[in-house]
Amino acid sequence: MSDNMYLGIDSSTQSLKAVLMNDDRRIVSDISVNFDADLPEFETRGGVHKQRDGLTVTSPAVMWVKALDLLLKRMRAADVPFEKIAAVSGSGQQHGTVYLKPGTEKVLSELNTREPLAGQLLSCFAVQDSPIWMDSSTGAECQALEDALGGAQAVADLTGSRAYERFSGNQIAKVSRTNRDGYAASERIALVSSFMATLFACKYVPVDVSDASGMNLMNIRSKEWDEKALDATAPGLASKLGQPQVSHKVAGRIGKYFVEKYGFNPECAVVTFSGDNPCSLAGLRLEHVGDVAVSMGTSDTMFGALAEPRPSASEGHIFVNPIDPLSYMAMIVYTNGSLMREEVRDRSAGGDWEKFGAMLDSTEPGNGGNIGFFYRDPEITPPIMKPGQFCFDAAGEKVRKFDPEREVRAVVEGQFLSMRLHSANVGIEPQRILATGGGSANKGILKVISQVFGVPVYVGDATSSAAFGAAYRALHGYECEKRGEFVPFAEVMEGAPGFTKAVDGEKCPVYDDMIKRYAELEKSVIDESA
Ligand code: XUL
Repeated sequence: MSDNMYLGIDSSTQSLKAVLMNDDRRIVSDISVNFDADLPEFETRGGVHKQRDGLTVTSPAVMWVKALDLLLKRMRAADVPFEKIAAVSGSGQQHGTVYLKPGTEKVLSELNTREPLAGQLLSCFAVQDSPIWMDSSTGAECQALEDALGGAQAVADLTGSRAYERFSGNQIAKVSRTNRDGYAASERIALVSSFMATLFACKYVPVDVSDASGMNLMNIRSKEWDEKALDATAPGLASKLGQPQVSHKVAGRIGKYFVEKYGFNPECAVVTFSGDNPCSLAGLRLEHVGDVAVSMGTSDTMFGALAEPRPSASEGHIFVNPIDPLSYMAMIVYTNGSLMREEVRDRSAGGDWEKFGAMLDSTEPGNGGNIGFFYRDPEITPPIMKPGQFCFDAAGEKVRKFDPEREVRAVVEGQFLSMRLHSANVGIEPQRILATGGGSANKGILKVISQVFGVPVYVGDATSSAAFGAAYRALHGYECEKRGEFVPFAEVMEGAPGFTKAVDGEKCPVYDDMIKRYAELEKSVIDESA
């Protein structure tokens, strides 16, 4: 063991965070800046500005720069040994775009350590307010891209996802249409991740292939920009983007400003930054094809590594895998997660999770053939516009509602049958599942997950998985460079703390039949709620 340290930066929607890992793969320090509370002069709520139209959402790009100076000051006050940091990498909220004027690299290379960073960079932004992932104002641009490339499935086959409003290409298309001067004045368009890396390296750092998969611009197989997608998006875009590069690549050394001002080692490597979901895959150590995470929070998500991308226009996203450039990762997102489970808990289990768990235990896998679809809010997967509840008995007949025991099992089984169906549609084949988020505290829910998928379920804390993933990727990139070849991420992470097995895999053949009925019934529910 050396005394090398590795720094992970997480530039998320609401905060900027730094975690420091030692050579023993343990996180030893965790420091952050909250945009609303610590930088009130930007008047953000939750780190963002929402326009009156309810669709346009941006963040002031210079706020991220100011946050970085403050974060490093706090690290210095906490006696972080900057000189021991061998490599830094980072995670950025996906999809957000930053527009930089010619001359930015010159400004970065000549930064004055006696002046704050933000003031020196103020003149570099061609667009002050960066559109971020919460923006859904680009419906017209999405339609235009799908029309130009031959439809939603064609866009998905090419870029990994159908055209989504928040995806960066469509956001860039809108900027080029509504803010022509800002677009024309942009020499470089970065993502949040590559922008933060650019600050650290004091030169342009390209986007990595994994975060670039969230742009609707890159061919996920060749890992190059697709010319037709670029042409359909905005004029002269190729030269503004730079070439996407593999995620573990060392992009350069840390800039002089950081060496002189904070005492970083001039040899400190800047490993290409990536998106927050890719970094979470690294942070949760989903190292092998078949390792899958189920995150149960306000919304539920499922993501994991897969060998062959199977993009779908109806659900999910395929990204290039950030820890293994030859494989992929898929992610599906649900709006109706814990709030829906809580509604049923309140109605049928007296508001008590323990009772809810006991009721799950007292009912048998397959729920006697009863199947329910519960949507408190419009759903993303599958697309359901009108929320509602749809209950079917064993004969497939619609019933008004289930009795409390049946309802408790139906809501949980329904949610995970949906995950099994839709994750399979994008190529996910779980061998083991890591459950995270609030719902993972409930043993009854974990048991149903293991029954529906027939695989063991592990539990773990994912609160800082993107930041941890960034620190792990810093080490990964550093090791790959040192050894002069690609080193498997699992090898590099050997000895890191693992996760605990909560439930053994229980094979329940009843679900193999039920999943077919579920798929049929789901079609009728989609039709009914269109
Ligand atoms: C993913 C997405 C969000 C952002 C911010 O597609 O939009 O998860 O990455 O966390």
